[in-house]
Amino acid sequence: MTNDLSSVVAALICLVLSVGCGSPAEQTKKTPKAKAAAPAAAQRVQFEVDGNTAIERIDINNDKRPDVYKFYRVVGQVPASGKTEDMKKVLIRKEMDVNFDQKIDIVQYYAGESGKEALIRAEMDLDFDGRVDTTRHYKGGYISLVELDLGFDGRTDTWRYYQLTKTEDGKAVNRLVEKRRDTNGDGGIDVWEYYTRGKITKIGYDTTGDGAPDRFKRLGKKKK
Ligand SMILES: [Ca+2]
Ligand SMILES: [Ca+2]
Ligand SMILES: [Ca+2]
Ligand SMILES: [Ca+2]
Repeated sequence: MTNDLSSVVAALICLVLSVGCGSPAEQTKKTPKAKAAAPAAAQRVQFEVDGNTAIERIDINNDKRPDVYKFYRVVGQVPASGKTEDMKKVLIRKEMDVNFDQKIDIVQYYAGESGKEALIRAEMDLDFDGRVDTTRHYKGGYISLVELDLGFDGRTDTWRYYQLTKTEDGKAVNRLVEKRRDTNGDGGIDVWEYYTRGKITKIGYDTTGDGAPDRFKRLGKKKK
């Protein structure tokens, strides 16, 4: 992959996931500015209505082939004007081809009424082999859980749990609180990492194979 393309892909992934791409352990509230910084995309848009469903096809890289698909449920009657922008619709799913090979790499699921649709889940194929490698779950616009297949063998091996909390100066921040891992690939969790204020403080190990941690290691500053 060329540098140009990988930076485009990285930018697209940041954009479509609507999350900050800075610190991986923390996610602060997205700003309107970040949204405005979206690439000058959406060169061509097609809209197709079929009964109570509608599909919007967007060609991001202007090669006359759609790369983003938005699926809607049409609410009520199709407007007399016939204009799609006058139509009341609910976004239910968004599919994206971020490396422009005509294969979908990211699928986002939405819930909520028209104009208030919220992202609830995103599935991503990170290595473009057609298989989902990570699923992000959202709560109130923030990531609550990330499931990852870092071994790229089709099985989830890492689970990252996040919690919305406040910083010392009262700012809302979404922090990694726990990471669970299957290190030997048997499908069962064997390592638990616990985080406090975004920093790892304790690791638990399952040495007996019963699926629960039985040995712990404390990290960082010791309490006096
Ligand atoms: Ca295209
Ligand atoms: Ca693709
Ligand atoms: Ca994959
Ligand atoms: Ca295991």
